[in-house]
Amino acid sequence: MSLPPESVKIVELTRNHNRWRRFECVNLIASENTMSPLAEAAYFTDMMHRYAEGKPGRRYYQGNIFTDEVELLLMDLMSKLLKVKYVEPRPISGTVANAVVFRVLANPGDRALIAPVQAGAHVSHTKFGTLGALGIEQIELPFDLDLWNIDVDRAVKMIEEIKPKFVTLGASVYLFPHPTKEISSAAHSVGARVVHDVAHVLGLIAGGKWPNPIHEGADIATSSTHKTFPGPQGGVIFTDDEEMYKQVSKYVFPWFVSNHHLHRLPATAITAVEMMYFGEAYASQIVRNSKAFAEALAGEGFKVLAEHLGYTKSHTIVVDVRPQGGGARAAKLLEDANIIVNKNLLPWDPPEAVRDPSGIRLGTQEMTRFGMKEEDFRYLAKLIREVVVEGKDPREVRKKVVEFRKDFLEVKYGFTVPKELEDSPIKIPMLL
Ligand code: DSN
Repeated sequence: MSLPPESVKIVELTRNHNRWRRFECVNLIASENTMSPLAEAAYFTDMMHRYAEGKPGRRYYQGNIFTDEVELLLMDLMSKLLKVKYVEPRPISGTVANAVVFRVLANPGDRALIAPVQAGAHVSHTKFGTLGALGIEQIELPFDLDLWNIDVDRAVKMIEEIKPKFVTLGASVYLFPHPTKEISSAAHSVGARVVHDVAHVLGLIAGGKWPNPIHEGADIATSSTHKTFPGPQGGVIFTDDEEMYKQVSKYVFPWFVSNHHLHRLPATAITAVEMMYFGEAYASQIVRNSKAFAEALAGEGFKVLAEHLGYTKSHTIVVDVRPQGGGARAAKLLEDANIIVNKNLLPWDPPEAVRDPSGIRLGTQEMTRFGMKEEDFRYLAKLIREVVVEGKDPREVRKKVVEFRKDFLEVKYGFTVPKELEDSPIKIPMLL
């Protein structure tokens, strides 16, 4: 039978997406990345159809002889990569990882301190997201705009006064490391725990370019596995605290996960190995690229935030585009030119400005993975100026972007599929 029109349409839309995002766009979304060819091949497997509730060796389903082994290997690889004792890889996203840890640490009605929303806390840390759904009260830590960071002195006082169940650090606009040591010591003095969400910077931690919060006093870390860490979409929890690991592991299933999407496991494990081999070079280049990109954007007349602090120490750059008509306008114009960014709240925006905030957020990690260096980001800064400041027709700029992207189609800092596996009859091809 030939394909029915609905299927033809679905295939066409999928191929259009693949072609556009994979070959024709420059992606600067700070929370995304692309897997290596080997990790992609390891993702697209029969494991995506299977169930394995419970822990390796103690599953509620038969058929997991090989998945058990992969899961144990993944736990071991991640624990070596991150230099921590315990890794729980079953949360299917960073948000689910947060849900498990928050619920283990607090009951409905308890209080938690979080980094301020306008300064980049993730929605799951807040009353609007997972924390709120769990009935845990959110209290925002004070933020020091001059330091683009949590105000340590006031935060310590607040922790001592409020005595929360836990404090959450980490953010989705994460330019400079949060003061984990100081906050952890204040939290521990009142019996509170510290959860550090490192979703945005996991790849930088793996490459040694960002402090590992567990080594700085945090009790437990949560993360996704697909931002600077360039694996499949998923979540992970890690800690050196055996008791906490046991608690969390006991409740991932059945509280927040039934099946844990098994095809993530080999692809995440391949990515962990890649970070062991290439992580340092990859993370160093991300940080160099961010610095060069921020300087170039400032040179093109943009108001790049945190200039007095050197703009950023991570993959992320934040630009105040109010003079250019605001975040929504800039992000849409750039999308029309095939430069993909997201509009973002800045610290002075009220939460209700979320649909048209003052800023845009740019991340260098994915294009770094495709091989871009400092001079390439300088060129991108010029293209962004043409669209957002000079008002050039985005469709004209798009032609330059498509041409430019042609030099950056291969994933670097990762493994390709060896020839002998390329011809395997069990390979499932991607719709390109
Ligand atoms: N909302 C994502 C981000 O873009 O940072 C994280 O889940």
